[in-house]
Amino acid sequence: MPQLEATPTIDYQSETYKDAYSRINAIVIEGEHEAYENFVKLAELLPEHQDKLTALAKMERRHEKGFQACGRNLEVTPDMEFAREFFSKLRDNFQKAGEEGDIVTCLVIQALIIECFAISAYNIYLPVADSFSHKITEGVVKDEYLHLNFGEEWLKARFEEVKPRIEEANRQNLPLVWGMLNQVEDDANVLHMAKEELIEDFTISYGEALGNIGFNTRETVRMLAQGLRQGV
Ligand code: PL3
Ligand code: FE2
Ligand code: FE2
Repeated sequence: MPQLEATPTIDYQSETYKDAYSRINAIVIEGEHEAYENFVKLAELLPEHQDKLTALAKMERRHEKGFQACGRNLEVTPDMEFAREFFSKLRDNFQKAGEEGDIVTCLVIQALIIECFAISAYNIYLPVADSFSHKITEGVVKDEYLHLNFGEEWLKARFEEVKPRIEEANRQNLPLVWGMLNQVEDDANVLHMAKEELIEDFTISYGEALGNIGFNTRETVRMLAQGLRQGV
């Protein structure tokens, strides 16, 4: 497959582009930052996987730094306040689950939902990224599959036992993602990323993850549709 390079028609220096980038870049920086904290929390909740989870957390730190460099490279100041608000509901739900020692919900939120969201967004972004951000994002997206995989493996290994709780966590958190996609739609368009493609890619990644864990097609479709009905 040919390497997709930056589309020459995009003006990365225009005020419109930089304005949208200030929010999208902040979302990604904040998302990576919270992912770091979430993996640190998971390492605490799963001491038998401490080394692995600590290594995954460190990757998130690197991702955060990488995306900060992308913003600096375009001379954009990320709107971090906007981004903290953007993640607030998902962050609250993760933290509440963490306090309750609810490992399943924590994994559904971070390793499945957030990682699939990141994987789909980064894949859609790559063909339209400036060349600096392209290099960074390419490296990041490879790591995100490892994060997703950790969650899949853990949940799959105890599927029957954790199934109802996964369904509940899906019910409570998937609608938030559809809402977040709506919020990011206009800015994503300015970056030449289409919401339909984001939805399509997310649906495929998340649906595949549910399938890998043990849900059948009917259950997977039902879980996806549920979030969609309430969120959009
Ligand atoms: C987990 O490792 C990271 C979580 C980050 C969540 C990212 C959400 C992305 C929303 C749309 C962003 C488009 C990508 C642009 C990259 C500069
Ligand atoms: Fe990451
Ligand atoms: Fe990640």
